[in-house]
Amino acid sequence: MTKGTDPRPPLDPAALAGLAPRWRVEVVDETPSTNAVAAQRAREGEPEGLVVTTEHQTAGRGRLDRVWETPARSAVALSVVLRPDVPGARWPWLPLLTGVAVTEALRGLGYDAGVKWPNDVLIATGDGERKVCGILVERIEVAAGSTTGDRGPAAVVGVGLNTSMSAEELPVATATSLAVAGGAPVDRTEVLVAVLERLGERYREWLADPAALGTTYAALSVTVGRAVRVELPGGNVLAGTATRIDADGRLVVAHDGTETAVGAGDVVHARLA
Ligand code: BT5
Repeated sequence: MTKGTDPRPPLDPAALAGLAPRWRVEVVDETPSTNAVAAQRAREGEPEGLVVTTEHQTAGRGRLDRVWETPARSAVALSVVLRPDVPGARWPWLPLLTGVAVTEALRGLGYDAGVKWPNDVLIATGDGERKVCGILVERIEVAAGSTTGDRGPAAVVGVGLNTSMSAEELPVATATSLAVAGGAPVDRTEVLVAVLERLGERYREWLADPAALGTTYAALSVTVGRAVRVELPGGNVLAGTATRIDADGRLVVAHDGTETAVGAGDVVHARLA
């Protein structure tokens, strides 16, 4: 390292401003959760296109009250406010759409990334697949009596992406970072811009042509075709082969001579188990 250079520089606001008008990016220095900030703004009537990001997320949220842990400036944490004017039945595609956008952005930057149903992006490493990104989509209903009720419900799309974490900083054995997987320093601003550009493209396409996303998702999936164990929300476990993603974004698992479509759950890929 050259004397005086910061190994983990802050995000570059000028580069983020270049994403306007599609995305209005706000950088907060430190916050417990970018999703919480974006959700509050959505409740207050924020129009689509706000992006909240931070240098340090101190109490990141996963699904089911799990925690998402990232040291300062070692990751990208972003939360996007969307207001998709589509039937609620199509909303389960939002995390899948986001996974596609992140995967495409990472592939564009040279990483061997793939989507794991429903909300992870993995990177193939010499030591197997590791989670580099987690996605948390929350639906924000309009508060009763709100003067902004005409905007309808919002989706807060949260993305946590491990960029510059060292091997020692990885919070769990199943995690990796771009720096660890790629063996080279990572420009967080470049990653953030690439993700938001792909997200903008994929979101626009999905609004106009929902079927196209299914084909793209299948091509990027590292779950379809694999032996899986699915831990279902009620505690039951389904073991079988992931055969496809159905039109509602559910994972179809073949088992015991039948097929079950799963809408929510934690998947363990056989080779990771
Ligand atoms: C997720 O949940 O993967 C969704 C994570 C979403 C985080 C973003 S950051 C921006 C926005 N603001 C928020 O507050 N949240 C979103 P889930 O599938 O439940 O996975 C959580 C599990 O991943 C944890 O229980 C750990 O096992 C593991 N984990 C925690 N931190 C990790 C990390 N940095 N990298 C990889 N795995 C991690």
